[in-house]
Amino acid sequence: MLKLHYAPDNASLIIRLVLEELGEPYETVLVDRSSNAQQSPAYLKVNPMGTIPALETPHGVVFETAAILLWLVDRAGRMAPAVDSPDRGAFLSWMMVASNGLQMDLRQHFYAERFTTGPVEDYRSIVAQRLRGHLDRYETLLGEGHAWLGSEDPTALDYYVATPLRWFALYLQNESWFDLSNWPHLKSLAKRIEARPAMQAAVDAEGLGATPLSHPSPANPPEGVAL
Ligand SMILES: N[C@@H](CCC(=O)N[C@@H](CS)C(=O)NCC(=O)O)C(=O)O
Repeated sequence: MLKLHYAPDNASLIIRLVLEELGEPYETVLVDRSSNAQQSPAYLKVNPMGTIPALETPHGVVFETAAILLWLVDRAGRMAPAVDSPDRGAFLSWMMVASNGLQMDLRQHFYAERFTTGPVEDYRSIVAQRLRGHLDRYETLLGEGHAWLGSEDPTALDYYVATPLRWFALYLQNESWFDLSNWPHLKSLAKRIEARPAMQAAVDAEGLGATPLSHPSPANPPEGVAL
């Protein structure tokens, strides 16, 4: 049985959604953010990076969101172009941009004080420019119409791009520029993904409310805290 180490409304949500979409049986283990449990010696044995998520598998722990997603979809043979598909290179490239760009820049915005010794607001405004660039690039890709992003059958990349839209709306401190309507293809992706049965399971488990991606409200989880 796969075991997902998660905290509500954290990056682990992307993994939960893909597990649900794949119909994979899994258990969850709460990482208690209120006591900084991600830095506890016990958790660091699971994920030495001290970040959430981590996935325990029969073959050991997989951590880092992109690695877990690729591990899951390759094993399932679904939700990604096959290894020998002509689309594979583009899919992998934009998966890595979602990881090293979109997700990393959100992280730098949330935890700006960890990344700069200068004024935090100055740092955040530089990161915000990069975040807008990521949204613009995924918007363009969605407009181009690719099988691996925004098509009828969602891929891991669809979930990787759509889920953070919630965090843009809820957690970008002191940023008034974010309005999903400015990125209409992303907005329609958000609506399509939040209508999936996989999302309903996550909404119930993590207290995400109605319209969790296109018009989110703060999480009200049945266990743990969303920080
Ligand atoms: N590079 C990591 C980043 C994950 C990440 O930023 N997780 C956040 C929660 S959304 C976290 O663990 N925050 C707690 C911390 O950094 O102390 C990944 O891709 O999994």
